[in-house]
Amino acid sequence: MKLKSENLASKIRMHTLQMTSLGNSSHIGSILSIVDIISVLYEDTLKIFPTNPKNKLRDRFILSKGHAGAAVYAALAEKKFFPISNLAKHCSNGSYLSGHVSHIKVPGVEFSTGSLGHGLSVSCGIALNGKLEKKKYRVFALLSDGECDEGSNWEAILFASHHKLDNLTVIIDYNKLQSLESTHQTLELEPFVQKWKSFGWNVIEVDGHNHRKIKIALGKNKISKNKPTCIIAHTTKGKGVSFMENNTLWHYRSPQGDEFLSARSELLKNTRT
Ligand SMILES: Cc1ncc(C[n+]2csc(CCOP(=O)(O)OP(=O)(O)O)c2C)c(N)n1
Repeated sequence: MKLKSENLASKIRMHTLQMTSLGNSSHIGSILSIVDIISVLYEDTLKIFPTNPKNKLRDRFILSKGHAGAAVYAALAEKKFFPISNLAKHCSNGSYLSGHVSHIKVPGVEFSTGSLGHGLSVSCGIALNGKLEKKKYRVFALLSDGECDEGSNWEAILFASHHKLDNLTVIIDYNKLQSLESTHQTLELEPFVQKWKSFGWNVIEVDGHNHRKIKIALGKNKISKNKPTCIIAHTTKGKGVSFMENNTLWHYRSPQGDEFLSARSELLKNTRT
């Protein structure tokens, strides 16, 4: 039987395909890469309050790879933070649902991102505040692999372990592709696990499309006392649509016409199985 988070993932994939088509916008490959992670977060992990989004007890989630914000908007709509019908306005003139994720007038979004390399520093600040004020909330930040080229992240990575931020969990969407080339060709990240470990982090590797495994990795049992946690999620850019998978074309290309129809029929077929 399908898990609830897997059903949510099917819905988010379809919403985001339609959103990027209607809005004539980019990043469907980047979005599909994180749909499974987002679905487990919103279905199983995050403490959220859709009717009172700013509830102080909420867990804080920051999507640092803000160009994939459509996945968060779709999850929030499915979780009833705002009407699903709003999604049709994504990326259209005057809409609050901008192409890069924004918290302005969008309930449930913690922080606007899009300029890569900022989400982790902000998450560290929120996590440190949680520690100082002895709050129970957890802080989650989802980063892309290409984003790890930014030096600001490595300062934040040092900061988090220095301050023993065990209320902070970072998830890396390790799809090994950037906008135009692979991470390997652009700026090598390997040995990636060792790098995080050597900075004092608790590191977990996971298949970023296996919901059961993602859920376990995100669980409280996997936290290590006095250390921040980094989940390196191995993913496929464009996951779920065969001709988009591992294809950098779909970083910027918008799904239109026959390509949109083929993608939709693949997603529909996968939803039924
Ligand atoms: C500071 C900054 N520089 C450049 C960009 C333009 N940009 C958007 S996405 C991207 C890289 C995409 O690769 P990755 O970060 O690995 O994310 P993915 O699309 O694979 O999820 C770049 C360079 C940006 N958003 N912010």
